[in-house]
Amino acid sequence: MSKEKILVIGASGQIGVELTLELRRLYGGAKVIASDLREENDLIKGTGPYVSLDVMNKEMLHVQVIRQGITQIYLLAAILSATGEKNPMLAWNLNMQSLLNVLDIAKEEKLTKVFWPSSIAVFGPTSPKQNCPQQTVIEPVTVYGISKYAGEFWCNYYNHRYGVDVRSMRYPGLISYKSSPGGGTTDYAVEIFYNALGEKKYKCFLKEDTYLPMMYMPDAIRAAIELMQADAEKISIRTSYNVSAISFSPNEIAQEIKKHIPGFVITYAPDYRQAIADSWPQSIDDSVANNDWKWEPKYNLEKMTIDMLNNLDKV
Ligand code: NAD
Ligand code: AKB
Repeated sequence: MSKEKILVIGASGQIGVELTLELRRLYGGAKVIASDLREENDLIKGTGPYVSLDVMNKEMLHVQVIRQGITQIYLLAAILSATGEKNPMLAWNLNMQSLLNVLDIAKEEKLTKVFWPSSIAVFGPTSPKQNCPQQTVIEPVTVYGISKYAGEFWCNYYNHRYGVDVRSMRYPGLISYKSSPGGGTTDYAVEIFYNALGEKKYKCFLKEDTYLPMMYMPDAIRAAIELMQADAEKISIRTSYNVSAISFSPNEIAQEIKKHIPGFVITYAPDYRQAIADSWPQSIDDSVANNDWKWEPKYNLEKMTIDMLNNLDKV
């Protein structure tokens, strides 16, 4: 039986709900403490312990880590790209301070591992658009991207300087049906399914030919667990790994949905999020993750679309 006791911070968010459920399945409900600033998500209620926690309050966080005997932290609290541009200082403060609080406590309490997701938002207009490599020109233009890139170097620093086993990956846009996305530029790819099943029409805030890297949530959760379970000597990247799965445009996902909902209509009204999307790569080279810990996605656009529609139809 595993001695690990896991704290998930941001457990009521888009990733947090599904990650908490999967960690509880693997480690047992009582071994995974869910925490968030907002109320407990209905889907995780009754599956294990929940504590209300503000990650910005380092002392409170430290007390919880000691009191609960925490050995691993999954830090998911953040402000994403679109919301970040509306309040840059708030995004910078939360995204940086939450990570520094967790890394410092991990160092002091000698936690076994920390998981902190970065994003494809670290890349900017000067990075290669196609198959963007692990190591390349990185000049982010959003506050979210800047905070993620700085965070990657803090992870690297705490690993090299203090031996903290912090692991990270640059998630693409995530698509899921259990918990709603929280203010990203890629959120259209979730909204489109709700609107297709409801009103059968969707007004997209990105242009029809805006290709972006995306991933279905089951792949994203599996990627996090596989990275965290990999042998430490296999981890050659201590900033953050590129991971990829699918790349598509609003037009392409709309055509895929139309195969199942023929009357579905998409229109386009690009807003401020178009500039954010235009600054990111269209596809990602994840060969280093594949080489180091055998990362491989399982869902393509077709398979994901069928699964999303089937599951949302039941909701
Ligand atoms: P989300 O916004 O859905 O969830 C974040 C959660 O953190 C929310 O439930 C929020 O209440 C909580 N939170 C905010 N401030 C907090 C605080 N002070 N204390 C405690 N909890 C707080 O975000 P998500 O989509 O689940 O993203 C999780 C992580 O993954 C973030 O670091 C994000 O940058 C990264 N990521 C997400 C995506 C994606 O498409 N969802 C892509 C790339 C990277
Ligand atoms: C966003 O759009 O901000 C996120 C991300 C790619 O990090 N989904």
